[in-house]
This record gives sequence, structure tokens and C-alpha cells, in this order.
Amino acid sequence: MVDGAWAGFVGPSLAVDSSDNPHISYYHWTYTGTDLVKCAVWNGSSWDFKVVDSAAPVSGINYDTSLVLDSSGYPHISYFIGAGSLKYAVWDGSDWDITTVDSVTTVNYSTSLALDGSGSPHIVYYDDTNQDLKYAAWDGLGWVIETVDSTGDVGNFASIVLDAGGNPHISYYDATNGDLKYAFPDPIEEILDFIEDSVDKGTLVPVKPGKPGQGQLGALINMVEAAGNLIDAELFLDACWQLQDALAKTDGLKPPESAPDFVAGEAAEELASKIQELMTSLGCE
Ligand SMILES: [Ca+2]
Ligand SMILES: [Ca+2]
Repeated sequence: MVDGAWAGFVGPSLAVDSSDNPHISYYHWTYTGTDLVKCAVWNGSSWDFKVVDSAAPVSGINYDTSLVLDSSGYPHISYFIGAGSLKYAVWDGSDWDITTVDSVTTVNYSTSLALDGSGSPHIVYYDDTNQDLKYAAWDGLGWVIETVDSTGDVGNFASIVLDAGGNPHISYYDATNGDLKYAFPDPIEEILDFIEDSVDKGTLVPVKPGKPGQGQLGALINMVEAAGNLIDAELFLDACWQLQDALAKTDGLKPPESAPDFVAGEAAEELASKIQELMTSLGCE
């Protein structure tokens, strides 16, 4: 037994360090009005207990913790506090650094945490006000929060892993349809969204004025969509040719090195680098 004394235990999460010692995060319900988020570590002969957060009131409404160890073996934990805050705690060697990830909505039930190659946290959780699946990532300055799925009651019991490129892959439950679902970022959709947003903001504009310019913008969008269809059909070499074509229209280079560009503006360079990144991930020559 790890911990006891009439405590209720909810939302445990387990990780094992490089010495094969287990670390477990969990809620310790005391039924005295001061409930605890704790982290227990096996030191080789007994359990060490650390209180992560003692501001977890109201036994029973906070549900889940998620624990990951970083390359130094320090625990990172996502968990819920009270009726409306998703928190993220990191052990820095002497103390817990705690930040609030999302406090706008009531968030309850489940969370899952992963660390990317640079040690930055990526967290998925269920927003039970809107019954949505949400995803928060630390970008070095703050939390970038996205709603991954919002159709019906979706997002509970989510689990996240990051692939080698740092992209999130998420499994979760769709309670409206009783389905298990899987979400991952679609780079084609991201590029198309980026084009649409940039055109709306005026940071991406057709090089040619009037109808010819609109036609070229449409052609560029068609190239990206066609590449997406070829990727779906696993015709990666053909997708590479399509993307190469799209890149030549956005790369800021002119003949003889490259085709004339269809679009310009301050977002053009970023668009080109997004296309280039996708080509790299597909292994295009
Ligand atoms: Ca919803
Ligand atoms: Ca060009």
C-alpha cells in the first residue's frame, strides 16, 4: 500500500524513473475541507510523499492527474483544482512550480500530459461546460489553447502522445455517439487555414491584381488540396510534386531558379516554410 489512513484516492498516474523507481500522482481526499494533490516516490526502501497542491477543495469533484518524468527524472503533473482550474506543476529539485493552464471554464474529469523534445508540456483535458476536448501547449511564453473537437459531448478520458515531430496524437471518448476517437493534426488543413486567415488579414495577397490574381490564389489552394488527396491515397511522390509546384509559387524566387510567385505579403515566407516543412516530413527530395 502506498498511502492510506481513510483517504480517498482518485486519478492516480504512474511513471517509472531511470532507476526503476515508481512515481505516482493522485488526489488524497481528507474529508476535512483540505484535499491534497500528492506525489509519492519509491526511494528504494520506502515511499516519500510530497504534497503538490493543498488547494484542492470539495472531495469528489476533482478527478484526474497525469504524471510524466522529464530527462532529469523530475515529475511534471497536470491536475484539476476546485471547480474550474486545470493546473500544471513541475518539481524543480526543491519545490513545485505551479501554473494555471486554463481557468476560464469548468474543467473536470480527465487530463493527460506529454513533454516534447525540449521539455515543454502538452496537455489534453475535458471542458465539461462545453463538453469539448481541449489541448493546451506551452510555447515558451504562455499556454496556447485549442479546442480539438466540440461536436456533441466529446473529450473525456483523453490520452495524448507526441510523435517524433512533436505533433500531438490524441485518443478520447465521444459520449454523444459512444465512440472512441483519435485526433491528430492534418498539415494540409493547417496550411489551408493559414492561407485563409492570412488572406483575411491582408498579410497574403495575390501578386497580380484583379481576377487573374484571384485565379492564381485559387490555383494555389487547389494545389495544396490536391497534395492532401494524394497523401490520403498514399501517393507520396505525386504529393511531393504538387507541393513542389505550390512552393515554387510562394518561395519569393523568380525564374530561372523558380516559377513566378502567385502570392506575396508578410505571410508569404511563412507559408513557404510550412509547405517546405510538410515536404520534409513526407521525405520529398
Ligand atoms: Ca461540445
Ligand atoms: Ca517562385
